[in-house]
Amino acid sequence: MRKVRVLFLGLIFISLFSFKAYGSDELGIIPKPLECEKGVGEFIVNEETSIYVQGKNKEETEELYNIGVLLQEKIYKGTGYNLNIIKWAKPSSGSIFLTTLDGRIGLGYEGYNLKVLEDSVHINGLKPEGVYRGIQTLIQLLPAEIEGIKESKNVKWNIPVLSIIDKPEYEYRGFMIDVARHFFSVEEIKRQIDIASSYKINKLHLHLSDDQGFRLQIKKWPKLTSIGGQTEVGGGKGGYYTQEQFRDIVLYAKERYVEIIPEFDMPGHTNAMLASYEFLNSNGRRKESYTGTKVGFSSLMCRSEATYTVIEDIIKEVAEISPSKYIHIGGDEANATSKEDYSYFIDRVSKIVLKYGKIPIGWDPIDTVTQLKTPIILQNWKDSNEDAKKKGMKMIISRANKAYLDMKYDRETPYGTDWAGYNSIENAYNWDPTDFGPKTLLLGLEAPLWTETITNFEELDYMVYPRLLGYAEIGWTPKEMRSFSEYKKRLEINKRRLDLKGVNYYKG
Ligand code: TNX
Repeated sequence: MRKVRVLFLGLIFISLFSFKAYGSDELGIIPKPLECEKGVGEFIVNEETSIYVQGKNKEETEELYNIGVLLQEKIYKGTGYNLNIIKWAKPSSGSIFLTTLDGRIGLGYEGYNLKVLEDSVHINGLKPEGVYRGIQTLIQLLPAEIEGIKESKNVKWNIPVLSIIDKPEYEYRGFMIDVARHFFSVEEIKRQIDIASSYKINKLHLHLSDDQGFRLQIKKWPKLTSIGGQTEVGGGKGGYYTQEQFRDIVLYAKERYVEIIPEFDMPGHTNAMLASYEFLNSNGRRKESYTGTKVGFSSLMCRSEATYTVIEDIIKEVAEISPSKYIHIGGDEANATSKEDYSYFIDRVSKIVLKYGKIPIGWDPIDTVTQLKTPIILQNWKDSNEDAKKKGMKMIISRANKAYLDMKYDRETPYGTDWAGYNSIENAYNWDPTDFGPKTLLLGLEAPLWTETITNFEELDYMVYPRLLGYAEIGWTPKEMRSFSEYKKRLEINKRRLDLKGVNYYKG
């Protein structure tokens, strides 16, 4: 009798779990949540709905309040309803409750539990960050008109009754914009942060310097931007961020739980620096500005102390205004630097970065530097990371043929390039970071947009979307739960949202 009962209970348990596994596909959520159990009925947002926030302590409650404000603004824009936000742990019926009380440790800092009942919505995370991720899911559950730039009338703002338990597969789910080849304004960057974070992207890497431009004010060395910041590919006027503007981007991103990672590409890709100061050149003369698209021709002087003086000042000033634990030091395509000089340079610069409390990241072949003893992270874009694997270096995967947003979708794509092949929506989706390294070494992935051929934000949108949604999912959803044929359906549902957001995405 007892055995039968155990068997019976076991069967109930198993069926509960299999019921739990899916149910979110037809809802179109991207990235796909880990577990979604759909129920019956719906919660309806109306002008009476309130947002309650409550953390485990005062700081968390404040942080949740700010997250509540973002949700309130989003709902106001789409619906015209101006919801109340209340700090209080006992939400009344008809409310949305954002809390870190009883957040589950197993879900990590970014995980969340979303419960939609007919009379209330609960988003629970261990940390406010998880609650923010949960809100992005909630927004995708509302009718698409929520994405509108203007309020929509006559829409029933319903959310289906369900329960979602969710957390990311990788901690690093990145996107890069090269603001050096073509400059993009603070507003343009903020817009990208908004869109990317709505798909749970959590890192934005800014490629702040290259041959064609140096884009961050350095107070000690003003010519880096007064000369080096005035050019871009094709001869346009370029531009740069003042430190205040950079802080503004960082803060905006932080409020949306996106970490800004600054990059200064060295020792190659440095013509803009060499054009700014004569003493950085061996002949004591400034280089001509460069607005073409060749790579691999410039190099800092790796045995000159003057070079390290300027680099240290750059790192020092950036470390002060950038809360990220990382500083990216480039290190790619240093074809005009000897192997010995390259090794000496990378080792020395990574030590400077560490001295200012940051962890260096570099493109390959940074992993081949033999004497490197410091912790350094490899951003793997080419076909080898063998040294990194041997040395046990942590990695971010950005293989050009899989993850480059400047690769054309196909032959007809009007912008971009194809040196690593075409990168269709399917090709961009159909891979996993573990194809390129052992899970234990992988921080995650990043999709870089190089902008030699991208001159404005419409073109930028076109190359980034919808591929970035796929990268967001690769980073968030475990490999075993992903299939392109199923993803395609959710992507179709999301296209209407991209339309309403005003994103100029590729429609092929
Ligand atoms: C290679 S990827 C580069 C960039 C170019 C890009 C164009 C990398 C680390 N270096 O300098 O912009 O190709 O696709």
